[in-house]
Amino acid sequence: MTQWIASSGLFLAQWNRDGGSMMLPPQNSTIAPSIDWVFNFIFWICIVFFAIIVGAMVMFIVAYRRTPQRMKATSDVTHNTPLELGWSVLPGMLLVPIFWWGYDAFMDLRQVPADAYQVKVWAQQWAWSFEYPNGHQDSNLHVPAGRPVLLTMNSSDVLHSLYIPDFRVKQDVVPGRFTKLWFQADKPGEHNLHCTEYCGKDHSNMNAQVIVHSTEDFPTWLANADPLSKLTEEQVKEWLADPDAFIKAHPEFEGLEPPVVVGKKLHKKKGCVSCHSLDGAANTGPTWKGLWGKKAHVVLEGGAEKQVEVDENYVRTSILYPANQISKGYQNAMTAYQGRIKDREIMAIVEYMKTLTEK
Ligand code: HEC
Ligand SMILES: [Cu+2]
Repeated sequence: MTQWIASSGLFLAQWNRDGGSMMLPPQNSTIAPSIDWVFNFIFWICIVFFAIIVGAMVMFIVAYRRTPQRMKATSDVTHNTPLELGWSVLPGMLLVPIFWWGYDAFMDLRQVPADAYQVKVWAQQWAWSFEYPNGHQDSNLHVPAGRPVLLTMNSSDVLHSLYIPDFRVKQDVVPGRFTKLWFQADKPGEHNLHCTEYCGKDHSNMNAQVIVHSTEDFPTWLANADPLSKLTEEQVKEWLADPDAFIKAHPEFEGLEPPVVVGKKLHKKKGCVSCHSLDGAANTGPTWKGLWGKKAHVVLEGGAEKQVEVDENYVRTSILYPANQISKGYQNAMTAYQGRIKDREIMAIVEYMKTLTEK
């Protein structure tokens, strides 16, 4: 709020913040300066013409106001050709550079450099998921500085839009097709990422961080981002059976946490949090509190009621193919996570769910 007041107060003073101008955020991508340039150019044209037009209007109102001495009818001037040509041609000429710079910047936004680093983006109600070439999925977008990054984006439910204000880039994310967006961050730092297409109840919480790493740090971050993915199937079993002993015995999996902790984090990271509460409150989806271990859980399968036990299998199918069995009293509103969650992650979620049921 205070920042907003400050920026509005200094509005006309071309307020500068890390290369940002007026009310615009800092410029932290290679494309940002050219976008801002067009914006500022149009803005100052508006200011100049506002002053000329409103100034002349006020002047005329005062100079030609009605007075007892001036009660005659106005003269019958119909038009003035040079004046009219002037006020058409001059603004017309101003449109040429606006088009030129605008088109130039637009082409830069559309033409992806060939060596761009590729990240897949999944949008869903109401979370982002970023997938890296090695298969790691993250709820924040990590990128190297000084290198073009190409986002190939898809939505698993409704229309979303990815927006990074500091980079001046924005692109719709549409179900049933892939859209692309590229940028190059200038230096290491953190930036906000928002969904900027109203996409339902928790749209305003559909945010993420863009973390720009230096070119040297990025590979290290990526290699260590997901220790769980480095385990073999055998090791996953050991990790599930006795987490503490396994973690102690394998210091090479730096940062590996016990299943319960991983599961709790996945609840947030995978976006389950936006529909499933942990405290018993019903949301878009049923709460996870007390869900685990229910013996006679009522679901609808093909429209018919059926009782199931909430065990590993039920949870697994609920996550991968949510439409198969619908928890009674709820809509078929869950995103299918098939292909977007690993079995070991599901097992971690199960371990976490167990802690939410009182024994
Ligand atoms: C967009 C909202 C939404 C998101 C995100 C979501 N779910 Fe769901 N989930 C639902 C709804 C609605 C239901 C109930 C309908 C059904 O059974 O498919 C449900 C049902 C379930 C059930 C069965 C619960 C029951 O009472 O039978 C499980 C287990 C589950 N979700 C797990 C998950 C996990 C794990 C995630 C994250 C990886 C997740 N959900 C993400 C909406 C969501
Ligand atoms: Cu959205």
